[in-house]
Amino acid sequence: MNPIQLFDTASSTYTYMLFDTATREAVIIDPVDTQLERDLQVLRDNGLKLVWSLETHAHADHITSAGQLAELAGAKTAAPAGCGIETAAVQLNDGDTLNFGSEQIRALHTPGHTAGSMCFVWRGHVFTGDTLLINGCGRTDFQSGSAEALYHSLTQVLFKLPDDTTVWPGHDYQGKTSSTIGAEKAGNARVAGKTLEEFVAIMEALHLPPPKRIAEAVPANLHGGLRHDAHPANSLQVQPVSGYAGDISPALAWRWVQSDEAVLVDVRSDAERAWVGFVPDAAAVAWKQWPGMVSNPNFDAELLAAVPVGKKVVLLCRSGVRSIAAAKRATELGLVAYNILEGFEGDPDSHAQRGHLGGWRLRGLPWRQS
Ligand SMILES: N[C@@H](CCC(=O)N[C@@H](CS)C(=O)NCC(=O)O)C(=O)O
Ligand SMILES: [Fe+2]
Repeated sequence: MNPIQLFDTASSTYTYMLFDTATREAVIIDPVDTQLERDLQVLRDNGLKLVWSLETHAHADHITSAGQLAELAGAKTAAPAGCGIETAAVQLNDGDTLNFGSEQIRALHTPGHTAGSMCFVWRGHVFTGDTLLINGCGRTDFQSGSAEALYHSLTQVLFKLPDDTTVWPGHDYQGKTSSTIGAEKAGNARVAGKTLEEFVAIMEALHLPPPKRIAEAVPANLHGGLRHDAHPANSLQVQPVSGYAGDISPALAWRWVQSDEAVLVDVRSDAERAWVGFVPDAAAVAWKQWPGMVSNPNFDAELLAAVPVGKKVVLLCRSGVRSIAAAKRATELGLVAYNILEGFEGDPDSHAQRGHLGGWRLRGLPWRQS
């Protein structure tokens, strides 16, 4: 059985999905953020449950969707320990294996393109990232790259795999899809039949322009592709407004709640909470109540009872309308009140369909349905 091979034309990146046919548990390798909807659709179409999202390295030319796949598809993330991807749940070392169903994938540390780069072996297949490309190899001129290390990884690690192992590269710039270890050992223009010195000279003479997106891609990929500084949903800055203390991201609210600086108040109605889902650790103080969505006459008293003196209050609703009204009222009552941007929509599938990240799930809060 071959892996599912998916291509991103903007970056010429190959993404792979492999799965256990009995349990449908799946692994994705090197997912691309702009292809998130495609990848979720492929999972749905094939009835797959994504259990692992793997990176071969911290990419310089595109941004991974690993963090979003963890959020939206429930995958665990794994990345090479030497790549500095601190958000990955599992930091892989040479020889480590990951299971999906009764299948197993094995990590090979293959430094060179980057110091931490890895390849992954599954059955008779090897996913070579940018270590070995078809009739080529990854460049070695940034991210602690090393032509000497790459020569060793190619000749002493990858070329020791059986000749009939299928090679699935991380990129191809000429439309080629796969190769074999035997074919690359015999004919790869950069490394086949070359001495270490010849290989190093070839790599030094490449003089490739830097990837166009390197400045944004590398920092984002060190955080699973979630751009903490660039993405408003992840901003840790308070956005000042009039009428209450400010608008904040779910990320900042989560941080304040964790450090006990703020009380999280869910102002949705009791009926919505029961129907859509509860937010753990939130005090429930409805702004309006069913039936009829009439104003809650006890709002002031319930809010003041929920927020101890000296603590901030961060307010959450479904879409951000009621939490703003409630933040204004809380301010009138003398509290330091913030509105959380992005409401709690509850249903992870609806997030996936709209490409919208439910902030609370995004920040790793446990989520449960009523
Ligand atoms: N032109 C591409 C960059 C292509 C590139 O540098 N690719 C890297 C992989 S991240 C590489 O190793 N290329 C090897 C080669 O082109 O020989 C861009 O701007 O994104
Ligand atoms: Fe790369």
